[in-house]
Amino acid sequence: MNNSDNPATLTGASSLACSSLMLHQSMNMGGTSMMMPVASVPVPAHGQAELVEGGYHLMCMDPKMKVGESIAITLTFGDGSSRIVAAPVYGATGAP
Ligand SMILES: [Cu+2]
Repeated sequence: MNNSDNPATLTGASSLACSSLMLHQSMNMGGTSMMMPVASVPVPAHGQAELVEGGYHLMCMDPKMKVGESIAITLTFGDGSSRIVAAPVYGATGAP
């Protein structure tokens, strides 16, 4: 959520639970689902950005986490600010 009058940009993410945590975007190209790294995710003024299956998401390499626990993710923004958020770990079925 961005409640300010200015657009914001998510520029990076990191977590101790991942060797690297990259910004990715999924897209459907001719019926085939593909994903690619992106440099940033825009967050419009008085708007929001969502990290969801099939859209922008964070790609965790070498995950070190267990289902049922919560991991801390540091989100970094274009203005140099950062915010730590908690993310619950779900199993492969997507259920808590
Ligand atoms: Cu991905």
